[in-house]
Amino acid sequence: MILTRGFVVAASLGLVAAENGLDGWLRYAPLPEDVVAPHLDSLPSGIVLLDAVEGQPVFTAGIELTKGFRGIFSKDLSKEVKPDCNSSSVVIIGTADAYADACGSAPAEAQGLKADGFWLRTDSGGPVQIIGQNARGALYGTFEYLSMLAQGNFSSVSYASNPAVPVRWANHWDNMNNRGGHGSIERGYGGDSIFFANDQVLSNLTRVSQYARLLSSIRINAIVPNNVNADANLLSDKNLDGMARIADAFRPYGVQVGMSLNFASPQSVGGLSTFDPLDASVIKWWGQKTDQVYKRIPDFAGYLVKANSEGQPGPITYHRTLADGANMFAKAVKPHGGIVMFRAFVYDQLDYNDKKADRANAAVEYFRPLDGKFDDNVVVQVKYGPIDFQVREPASPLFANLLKSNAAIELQVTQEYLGQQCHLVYLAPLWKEILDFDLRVNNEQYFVRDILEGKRPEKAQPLGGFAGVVNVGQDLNWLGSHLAMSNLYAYGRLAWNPTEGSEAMLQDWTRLTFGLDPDVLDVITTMSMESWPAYENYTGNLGVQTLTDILHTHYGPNPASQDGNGWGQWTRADKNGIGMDRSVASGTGNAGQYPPAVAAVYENVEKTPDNLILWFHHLPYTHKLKSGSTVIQHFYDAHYAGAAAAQSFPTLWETLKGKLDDERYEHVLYRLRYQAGHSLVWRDAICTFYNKLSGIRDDHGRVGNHTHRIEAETMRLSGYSRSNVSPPETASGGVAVTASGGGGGSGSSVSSSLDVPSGTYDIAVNYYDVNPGKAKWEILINDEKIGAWTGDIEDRLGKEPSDALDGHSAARVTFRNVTIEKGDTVKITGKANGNEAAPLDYISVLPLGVVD
Ligand code: GCV
Repeated sequence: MILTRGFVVAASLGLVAAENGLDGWLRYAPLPEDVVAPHLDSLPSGIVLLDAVEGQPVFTAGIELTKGFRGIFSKDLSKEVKPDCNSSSVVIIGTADAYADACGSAPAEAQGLKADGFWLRTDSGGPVQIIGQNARGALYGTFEYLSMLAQGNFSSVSYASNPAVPVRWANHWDNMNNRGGHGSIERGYGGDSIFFANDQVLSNLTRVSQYARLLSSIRINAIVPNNVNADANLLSDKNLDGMARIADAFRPYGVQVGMSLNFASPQSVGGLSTFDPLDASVIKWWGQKTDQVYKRIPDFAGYLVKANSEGQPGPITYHRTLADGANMFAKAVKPHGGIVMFRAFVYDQLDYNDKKADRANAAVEYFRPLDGKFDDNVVVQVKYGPIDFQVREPASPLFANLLKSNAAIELQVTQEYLGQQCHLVYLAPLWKEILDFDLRVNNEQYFVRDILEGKRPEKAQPLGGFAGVVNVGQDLNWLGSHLAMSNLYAYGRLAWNPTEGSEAMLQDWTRLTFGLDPDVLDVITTMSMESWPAYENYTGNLGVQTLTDILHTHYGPNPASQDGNGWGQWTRADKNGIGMDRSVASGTGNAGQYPPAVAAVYENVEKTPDNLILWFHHLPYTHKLKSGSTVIQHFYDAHYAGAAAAQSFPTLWETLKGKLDDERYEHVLYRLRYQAGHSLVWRDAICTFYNKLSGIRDDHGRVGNHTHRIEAETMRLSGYSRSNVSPPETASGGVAVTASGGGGGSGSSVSSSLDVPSGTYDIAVNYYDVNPGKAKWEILINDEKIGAWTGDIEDRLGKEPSDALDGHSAARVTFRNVTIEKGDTVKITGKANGNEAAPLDYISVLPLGVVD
């Protein structure tokens, strides 16, 4: 894409009305007058659609262009029925074939396009030409043209754009089962399913059509609506009819529909006694089922299969190989032109006491022996790293071990381990590190993206590409967070062209989403580009994984949860050291799964980069890194640096007040403030945990030394009593207090006199917001109320809530610019509600500009 060129920075930037995010980056918001004025006369006034059939992408392109011109320029395009192929006042949209029919021949570049590719020409002297290799390509080209215009880019361009890969899918983990009548989403943080409720497909699919627009504009060409932990009931006649309605909603936008399968369906819903993939009755059953699917959905994309993983059934149950399983489906869809996305996320529970056991080895162990045994319409879908969407992982070694099979990379727009859309984490830089990693296959340059594109010496794979796990829900802004939408946008852009730059994609998204104000662009760029490093810093560094609670919600800190269980996300931390020894020489051998040149780097502690050193090596805390710091001091410093970066985000955002609509401004501000507070919870929990474990002090004297804090448990308690927090490091001082219901008529309270010099302070209160319950707190200085808050995070953030005092529920609220005289009394009253006993951890009385 060439969208970063030719922007006009407006002198006067019109403000937009309140917005809810429903249109995402397809707002077609009016451009400021001074940006448009010089170009108004040269804009096309008509539109020519070639071979447009209602419900098909070229027809949709006409609708979008009309809507776009109306929104951006308040201009109505006339519909020209008779194409004038030379008129400079029209936009001609169609396929290369239709163009050739109507205008003689298509431009040479438009004749050699790949499937879904397009040619866009906007230079003067003729019509705007948007020519797709197919109808979908014509729609993509239209969105590209609109994207330029919506960003105030009127430059003359003429270029062809082709996809790097044919497979560009979105995977949804939506359940059909009820959650109070709604479809839940596994790892969903933006509301309930837009596809399912009450064990069936929703009758109103308006949101699905709106979502289809967004996907199409980023060139996602297929979607799987249901969870990979699949419900076999989706295969009932009624639900297949429902799937056909979903396909109808996506079709106008060129997005095909696929389906996740439950491997045991022939037995669980088909009445057979087996689901053995080599059994004739099973093969027949799937064949018939597949025919029923295609009868309803002729352009059905194919199946997605999670087998023999995390309790899901699969071919191994019958001592068949994973390839046997994949190929059974491949043969069923082959006559219809469908494909099978077969997930490589297959692993078993492991014995923690076995020092050679390693979950990171599993995918290669299962799949390397099967390379070359998959049918040609099977694509092996590989998570980007060997474990599970951690904040940093090396590229999965499986990419280098699937040289005779089609491969796709699985990325997660869903921020499961990355702050669940409550923390700003712009993921494109993470994804690009993996895509740009050189696996040195055959000791030659082989980036992961080259492997996905089939640029191999052995065999150019015909299929390959990207699968992105997306958790859009019924929230009007789709992901629960306006800023998280940059991840969805960047995912599509990278799937089309993995060499795109993270910042360029982000800036296109920002202009499209928030307008052209350069301050808005700067702030969002700065925060977003700092966000992944910041999150990595305040969660898990040096390749040790995210350090979140892996046994429950994958959200707050709980470093001990990684170890001592069968899940294999181990850090092997003890009082002397930390990290997995994955070397061949003394460890699990995982380094040896990479091609020799890469293996030689990961095998050797001196050569392994610092950011992955604990992924591959078990090291003493005192080990000196290449940075010059020790492992433990790096942990402390990184956590302080990461949390400091997160503190800067709301401050930066506040400079934008008035520069965008209040609705989105306030929504984002709430989340950034929450993130700033939660980053401190993370920082303190991780530093405290490893400080205790290692017994090694922080060289800078910060860890465990919080001079501005007053622990709630040391205050005068009235109706409050000490409560344990688990894990204890998620409370300052290891404990909190909860309201026990006593405390007399005024409710429960904690109070203390303030031994600080008179002056102006920010007062931060750390508390726990558990579910269910809406406790109420008030803060008073000398009995005068200075603020109040409610425990309503469960209504305001979409993260998985917690019913306990822990790292998920820990939160912080800050009251700014409070005047305090030495000796004043601070008091917090708490009114319990439901499960929420108005818990408090500590207060910080902070001189302005200090964060403790
Ligand atoms: C859909 C992890 C996630 C699960 C997910 C699984 C998978 O274990 O926590 O929610 O299941 O990966 O990718 O299959």
